[in-house]
Formats: sequence, C-alpha cells, structure tokens
Amino acid sequence: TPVLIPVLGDQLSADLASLRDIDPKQAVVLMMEVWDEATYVRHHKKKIALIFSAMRHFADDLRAAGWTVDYVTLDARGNTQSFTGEVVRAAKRHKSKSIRVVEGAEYRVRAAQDEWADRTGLPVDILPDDRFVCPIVDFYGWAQGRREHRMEYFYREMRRKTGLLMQDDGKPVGGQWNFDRDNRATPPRGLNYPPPERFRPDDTTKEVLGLVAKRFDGHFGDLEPFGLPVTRKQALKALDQFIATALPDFGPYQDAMIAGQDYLYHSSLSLCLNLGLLDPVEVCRAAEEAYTRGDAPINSVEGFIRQIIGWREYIRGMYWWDMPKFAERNALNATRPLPEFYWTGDTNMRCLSESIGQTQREAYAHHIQRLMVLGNFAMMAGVAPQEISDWFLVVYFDAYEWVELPNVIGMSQFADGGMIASKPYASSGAYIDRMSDYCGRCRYDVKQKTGPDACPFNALYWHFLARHEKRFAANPRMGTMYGTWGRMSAEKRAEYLASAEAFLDTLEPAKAGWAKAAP
Ligand code: FAD
Ligand code: DLZ
Ligand code: SF4
Repeated sequence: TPVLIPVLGDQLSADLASLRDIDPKQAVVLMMEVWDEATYVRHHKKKIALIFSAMRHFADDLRAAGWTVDYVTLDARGNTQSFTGEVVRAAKRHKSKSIRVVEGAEYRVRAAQDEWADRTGLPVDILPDDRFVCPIVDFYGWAQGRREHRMEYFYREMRRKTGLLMQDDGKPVGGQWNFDRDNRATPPRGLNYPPPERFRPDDTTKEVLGLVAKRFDGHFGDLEPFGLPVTRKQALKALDQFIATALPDFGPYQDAMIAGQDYLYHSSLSLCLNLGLLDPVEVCRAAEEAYTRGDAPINSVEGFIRQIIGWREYIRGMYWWDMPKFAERNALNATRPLPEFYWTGDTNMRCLSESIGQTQREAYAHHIQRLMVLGNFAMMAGVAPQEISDWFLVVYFDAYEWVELPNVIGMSQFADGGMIASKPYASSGAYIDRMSDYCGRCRYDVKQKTGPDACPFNALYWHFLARHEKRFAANPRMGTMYGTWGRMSAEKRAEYLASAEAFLDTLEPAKAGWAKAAP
C-alpha cells in the first residue's frame, strides 16, 4: 500500500491530521512500542502501562473503523526498538511510496522525524498537530516582538479565538477575564472529594500489565492497582464525572492539599488530553455548558478553562519558542544532586513524603503539590534543574517533555530567569500550613523558625533569598520580603543561614540509575 502513516503514542485521536482526507484502503497505519521511548527516561510503571494499553485500544478502534494497522509490540520479533528503525522497516515491509505523519510533540521525536526521508528514501509529509488551539507558528507570531511573554495576555487571545466564555459584544462573560481572586480558599476540615472515575482492566490492559511487570520491573512506582482511562469512551466518562462532581468546587479549592485526598477537586484529565483521548476545546465546552446550565459557578469554570486554553497552550508555545536552549537553562546556577528521598519518599518532611507517596501510588500529584511542595523544595535547596526535571518526566502519568519541561525548568525552578514566571515560586512552611493539613502530623514544627526541630522550609526560604539577593532584590514583587530580611538582626540572619546549611548537609544524593539507566 502506498502511504505509511506512523501514529505515535500520544497521537491517539480519531481525527488526527494524518488520518484525515485519505482513503483507509490506500494506507497502513504504523504503531510502535519501542524500548527507546520507554527508557530515554525510566518512566513510572503505571505511565508505561497507560500508554501501551491506550495505544493497543486505539489500534483496535482504528481497525474497527476500517484502517489497516500494523502494530509492533515491544516483544515483536525484529523490533529495532526505535521510531526511526521501525519506520524504515515498515516502509520496506509495506513497499510504501510515501510517509505522512503528524509532527512529534517533543523536540527529540520531531528531530528524529527529520531523518526519515533520508533513511527511507521516501517523501515524508510532516503535518502540524492541530489538536491544539494555538498552532506553533501563531505562537511565534504572538511571542515575537514582545519583551515579556505573560500567560494572561496570551490567554485572552485564546478566549477570543475559541469564543469560550465570551459575550457577543466581545467582552468576557462575568465582566472579568480572570476570577482567581475568588479562588485560593483555605481548605475547611473534612474536605472530601468523590474520587475520579476509574476503570477495571480488560484483557488488553491485563496483558500490558503483565508485560510491564516483567520488562520494567526496576522502574519507579506502583503498577497496580491500575484503573486509568485507556479508551476514548472511558475518557468521556471521566470527563462527565468530573463536570458533575468536582468542577463546581474546582475554583475555591484548587490550591488545597489534604493528606490521603490525592485528587481533591482536580480533574486528572491531563492524561487524556495529552494522549489525545480528549480534545482541549471539547473539555472546555463541557465546562462552559455546566456554567450555562447553572451547575457550576463562573470562578470555577473560568479557572478550569484558563488552565487548558491558557496555561496548557502557553506552556507548549514557550517550549517550542525556546528549545533546545530551554532544556539546558540554569539561571540560578543550581548544582545540587537530587535528594534520594524523591525516589523513596523516605523523609520526615510530611508534605514531601505524602506528595511523593501518592506519586509512587498514582503517578499523579496535583498542581500545587508539584509547584509549592516538590518544586519549591528543589529550587530552594538548589537542586540542578535538569535533575529535578528528569524526575518530573519519569514520575507523572501526564509527563511529556513539551509540557513537563517548561513547567519544571521555567515555572517551578525559575531556571529560565523569568521567561515564564515573574517571580520565583519560593515559600516558607507558612504557605504549606495554610493550604494543607500536612503540618499537623509532621515531625517538624512549622511555627519554629530555626534549629533541628524547625520546619526546614522556613530557614531554606531565607537561605534562598539571601543566595540570590543580587538577582531578586530589585524585583518589585519581592521588595517586602527583602525588606523583612534587611530589618532582621545580623544574629537572626546568621541563625537562619546556619540552620539551612545544617539541614542541607543532611541531604543524601540520589543513587544513579533511577531516572536513566546507568551507561
Ligand atoms: P486540573 O487542575 O484539573 O487542570 C485542568 C487541566 O489544565 C489539566 O488537565 C492540564 O491539561 C491543564 N493544565 C493546568 N495547569 C497546567 C500547566 N501549568 N501546564 C500545562 N497544562 C496545565 N502538566 C502536564 O500535563 N504534564 C506534566 O508533566 C506537568 N508537569 C508539571 C510540573 C510542575 C513542576 C508543575 C508546577 C506543573 C506541571 N504540570 C504538568 C501542570 C499541572 O500541574 C498538571 O497539568 C495538572 O496537575 C494535571 O492534573 P489535572 O488534570 O488534575 O489538572
Ligand atoms: C512515553 C512513551 C512511551 C513510554 N512509550 C512509547 C512507545 O512505545 N511508543 C510510542 O509511540 N510512544 C511512546 N511514548 C510517547 C513518546 O515518548 C512521545 O512522547 C510521543 O511519541 C510524542 O513525541
Ligand atoms: Fe512540610 Fe514544614 Fe509542614 Fe512539615 S512542617 S509538613 S516540612 S511545611
């Protein structure tokens, strides 16, 4: 058959550009499970199972829709275990005359696609991925000529472009673009979110679970229980469940953290969006309809939609805008190795052990855990951005480099020098105490400022500000904090610094091999 259509693991959308306007009889779809992709970092076991299972189900759906699918399993004889190797082999096998493929979402994969024409001797048509609201070229257009690239202004353009929460007169519904001031409520006691829809593994998933247990045994995280959505149908059910049960309270409690409540009012739809099982605009329309029906308030619905057509699109744009430099950025010159406890959860800091524990179990933590606990600690401790970035890429079921890297290196570590965030997300224990119930049962005392029993975040916070005084003192949003630091007695300042140093000395560096196999 003339046309070979490789469909990559995060391109599981029936209306993918490469599958459009072509007679299925003229084409072979190629899907590949390859060792290279499963181990360029040693992904969480659940994440690998999720992707393989979703890929296999998608192949079945395509076959049912009349496509010929050549599906290469990980254990297939002759599997070269790389995208390029498999494309070359398949082009020969099917005597293909041309290749058409949607651009890879990650720099590494996109670069490999550029070699396919040479390696196969065939014309290769690389199509833009139009499953995003903002094409990459449009983002370049927006970013060019702007000194600062703030999400908020980009977001307004996406609202106008999609018409989401827009009135006929071009004004935003509710009279404001952003209702965040109504959000950020301190969680009341006993907050109890109905958990997201989960699904019993079918035979396809069970087979994948067996494969992952056998072949990826040494990888981080718990494989089972496994209940993640792996089909379009299940993804739609998960979306319905979120809209009905959690969306109304998403706004006020999106920053809350409660031990044992892994999802709270978050959707956990990132995994479906990033695999292509759900379309971002479709998800936003569902939320908008809940608002129109009067089932969810504007602050929750606007906040949720902003995450998707604002943050998610902006983050992807910034990734392509700055790659490949982005991956190497280290504006704060941080060099500490990642502490071992990120891999084991073995720390007395309860906010960290809880967040890491649920990450091991679920391959999920919500935004504030990622930003204000896991990211904040790494930045204040001076962990090398590339080490903490590899950790994030391994451990989350929604982690692909295009979305993980700007969030970690940019937003959470400030290693981009402020391209994404206007000030570093650094905070002492007081913030975590206000937004969570972690501190009550922590071995450390969040109220103590220094000494062996004090919450380590407290002294680390001042240590961080002091280390980077030159860079941040002039930042208007940090003036108050530097004012406070400046008014402290010299003894007090020395005490903070000594307390932080003593703590930092206790950190065990991670053993090699967790994120990447030893060479
Ligand atoms: P919800 O709170 O329900 O939000 C709805 C949707 O909005 C999400 O599903 C997601 O698609 C989108 N969204 C929200 N915030 C962001 C953001 N900052 N960037 C991109 N999309 C966003 N998101 C990933 O998809 N993959 C990652 O690897 C990833 N790594 C992160 C690392 C750090 C340090 C931080 C601070 C954030 C990271 N995020 C990442 C963004 C965000 O934390 C997750 O998208 C979110 O936690 C997913 O859970 P949810 O679906 O329950 O989100
Ligand atoms: C993350 C991942 C994993 C673990 N395995 C595969 C795979 O075997 N085959 C595949 O097509 N994709 C996989 N992926 C996703 C890719 O690493 C990558 O993120 C996407 O193909 C897009 O760039
Ligand atoms: Fe985390 Fe400090 Fe609270 Fe303990 S006291 S949970 S270390 S913020």
